[in-house]
Amino acid sequence: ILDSMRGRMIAESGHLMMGGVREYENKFVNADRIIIVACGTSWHAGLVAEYLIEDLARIPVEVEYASEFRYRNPIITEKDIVIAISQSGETADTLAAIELAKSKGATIFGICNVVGSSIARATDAGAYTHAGPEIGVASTKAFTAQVTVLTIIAMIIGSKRGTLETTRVRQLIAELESIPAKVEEALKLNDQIVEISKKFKDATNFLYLGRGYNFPVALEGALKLKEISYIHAEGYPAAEMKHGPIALIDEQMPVVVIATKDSSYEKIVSNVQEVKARKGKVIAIVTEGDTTIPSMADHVIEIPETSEHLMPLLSVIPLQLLSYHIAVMRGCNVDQPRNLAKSVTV
Ligand code: F1P
Repeated sequence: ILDSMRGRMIAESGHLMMGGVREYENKFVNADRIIIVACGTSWHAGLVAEYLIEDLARIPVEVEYASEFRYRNPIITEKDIVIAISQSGETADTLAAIELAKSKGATIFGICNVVGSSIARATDAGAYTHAGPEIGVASTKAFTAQVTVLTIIAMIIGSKRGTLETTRVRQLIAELESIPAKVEEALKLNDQIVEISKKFKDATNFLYLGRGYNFPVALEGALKLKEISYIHAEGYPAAEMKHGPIALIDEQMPVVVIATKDSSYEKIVSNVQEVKARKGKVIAIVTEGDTTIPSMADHVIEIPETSEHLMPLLSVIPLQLLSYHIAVMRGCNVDQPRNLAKSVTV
């Protein structure tokens, strides 16, 4: 099934070149550990991959900021596979992390947009995402493409290792194939998000909360808002709120809660109650048809239902749109945000 899917993706879209995974399949299957190195948005895609690979393929995963990993004398062996993720393929910290891991004998697998980029050349194998480059600096479709590739990698390794049953593989593939149509649905939320953006464009702080697969999405939503609108925003695992950020919540604080129907839904319901008890303004991203969280939230954005493994592909979209509209309303240049570069080469 996966072979035919890979074949179709290569033949039809040309967007993914999974030959690299096929070639290194045995290494992935027998890996003791996978280390993911990346920066910024790409690091958030790596965090989603940690959940996916550990759940579906049962291989331990560590996700490292390349900018820390390169300086901290990490333990790396020739049995490790390092996945380096980068939109630009030129990020200096990620390149340095790759060189360090290579010097210890690890196998390096790259996921990046740009054919022939420095990172593509430094890796042993890889997958091109071809999601850009374009004029905009902040990474949006690259995130979606990276998470898609990482999902397929987790499914391939899981099915080869026998940790993912064939029926689950079939379900996930069917679900993955329905994602483009669901993304189209999610994009139709644009007008509703414009209205919500008008209400919050003058906020000075935002909190983003998520659990499980939506935790990295909360981090990414906060980063997008910071990058293009210059509003301070914090992304947090919802369960960590009580260990500090809860002190920030009052009637001035917009709290974006990604609360789709998944295995942690009941827990996030209580987190929303905790925010409302302190008069925070809740903007909830929920699964279509949900009634519990909408009855508590101030603003509700409904996205299509999917497997929790694939939810980041949908739940990130309203957050990207929210950042975009708030930034435009504040007069910010969303394509060229101040102080940011498309390729961070120093
Ligand atoms: C990493 C990154 C981007 C961010 C900005 C600065 O780049 O942090 O995620 O949006 O462009 O660089 P990359 O390694 O993914 O190219």
